[in-house]
Amino acid sequence: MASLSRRRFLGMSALGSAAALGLGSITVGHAAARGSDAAPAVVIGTGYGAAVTALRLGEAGIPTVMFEMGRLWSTPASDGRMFCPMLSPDGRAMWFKHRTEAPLASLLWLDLVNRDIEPYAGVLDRVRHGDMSVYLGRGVGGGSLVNGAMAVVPRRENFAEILPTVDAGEMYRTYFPRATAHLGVNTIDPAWFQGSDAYRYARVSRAAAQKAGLRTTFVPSVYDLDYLRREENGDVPRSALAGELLYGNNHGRRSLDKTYLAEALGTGNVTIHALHEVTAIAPEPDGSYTLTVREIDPHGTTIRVAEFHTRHLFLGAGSLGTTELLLRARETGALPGLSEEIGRGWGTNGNVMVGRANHLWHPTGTLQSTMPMLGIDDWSNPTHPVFAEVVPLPVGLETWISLYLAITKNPERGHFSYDSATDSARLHWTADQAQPSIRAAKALFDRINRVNGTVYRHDLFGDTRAFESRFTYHPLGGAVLGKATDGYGRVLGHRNLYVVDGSLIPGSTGVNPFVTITALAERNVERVIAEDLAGS
Ligand code: FAE
Repeated sequence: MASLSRRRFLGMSALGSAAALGLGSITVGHAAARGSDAAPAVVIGTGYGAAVTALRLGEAGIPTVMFEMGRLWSTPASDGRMFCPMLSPDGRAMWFKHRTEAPLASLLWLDLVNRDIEPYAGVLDRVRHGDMSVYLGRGVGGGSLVNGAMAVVPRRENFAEILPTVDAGEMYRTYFPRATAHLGVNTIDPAWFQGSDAYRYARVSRAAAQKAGLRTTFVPSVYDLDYLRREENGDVPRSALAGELLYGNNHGRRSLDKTYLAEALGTGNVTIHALHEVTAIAPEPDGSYTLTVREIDPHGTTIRVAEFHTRHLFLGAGSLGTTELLLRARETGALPGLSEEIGRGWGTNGNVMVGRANHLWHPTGTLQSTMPMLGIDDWSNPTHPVFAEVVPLPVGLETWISLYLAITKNPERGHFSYDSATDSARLHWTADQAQPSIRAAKALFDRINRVNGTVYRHDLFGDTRAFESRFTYHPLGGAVLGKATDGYGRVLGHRNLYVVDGSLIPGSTGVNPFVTITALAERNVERVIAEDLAGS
């Protein structure tokens, strides 16, 4: 434990000083020298799967280089803040956009939420693919910089149904506990929740759900809940209570740069290169790989394009990023052995958002913590399983709105094709495919509205729809475990090439996915290091 904290401390110091000095490369001690163009192992991306992989490679003594297309977020800008506020965003909010694209498009049909901004390497991306947009985190830490911090372990029977070839016993005995410990998962004190002004909104939703006979549950979090209490007491600067979430939290959030990535750097064997995008993968005759890497400045100008060599290549660029790299490699003939399964089995985790209007005598509060703590668990429903989280609407005004992110069981899957004109992966997903999710969410919220005499809000998503299913926070699949890869993420058709992220999961986890992605990465990398890298 002492060496773990020392490692974490060393890593966090390295992250802090690299940012202060304006360096894009972060390392502790002698780890793969800056300027070198080769390393025994490369990890693409710095999200959950990537961070686990880098830590375990570093611990095994294997010099490892990580490439992350987003920037490092670890020191304040000239306004004293690292991340910009949600209600007055600037370029730091989004990845090269001229205007913010928040999920909640309007209030009373007015676009009160979005603002014009300068294009910059901001922390949240919205990738548009026709009828489906995908929200992603960009930066050292990937999705952990912007997500709702809800750290949910799926029910065992649900996990076993989704990934039947994985030994569930081993996952629940070893890898889920390992993942939650390293991620710093904590759970709210129910007594504090009961008395907190900032969770009035969640208590109002809980009462409405319980009146309809539904079960509610607390949702574990990787936001530091001790810090949250101190925010409410006025002892520390506010973050969750200051409306910070989607564009990053200046305090309180246990993002990966404070956990797995800090530990990985602290091994002394891991180097992170921020603002470095891997654009192509090519095999060499000796079985190693050459990557093409584009380095940019935070304004998007290309600084250089260089080649980098490695023997073991781990793809942790997220469902969209990893799938695109592999699809491009297959379709351009660079990696001709890749299977037809690349690009298949993609899903939205059944995401749907919905808002309800409460009665005037049930105000939801002007102060709302951005960190969700409560879910309505109707996953046992035989016709329409739903796990609906109560999410905040932190606009600083009384709105009487209850807002939810519903996770549903949607069997529909999308797939990707390669578009040679734009050299990118194109998602094939139609609006119709979201209908099973909408039906399930509607069944649950009709029941709540009926019993409580309440109605849907139709003014939140830019038109008059009550159910928003045109975006997902939870993209999953594209290189599914046991189909595009073997049972441990080794990509079929090419040696020493691995998928380590959410692409492995076939479209659904039934709960928020990052704990599952983390635990699966822990399981897979343990096997891969033992069998493929021993003696490297
Ligand atoms: P991910 O975290 O997406 O990391 C991929 C990284 O690779 C990113 O940093 C990319 O910038 C980088 N990258 C991509 N392409 C390249 C390239 N070519 N070269 C270099 N770098 C590249 O991957 N999940 C939960 O469990 N609980 C929640 O409360 C929750 N809330 C969410 C809220 C929002 C707004 C969002 C966007 C997501 C949320 N999620 C939540 C989903 C969760 O963050 C997501 O499943 C994980 O981050 C996915 O982890 P991966 O390791 O797959």
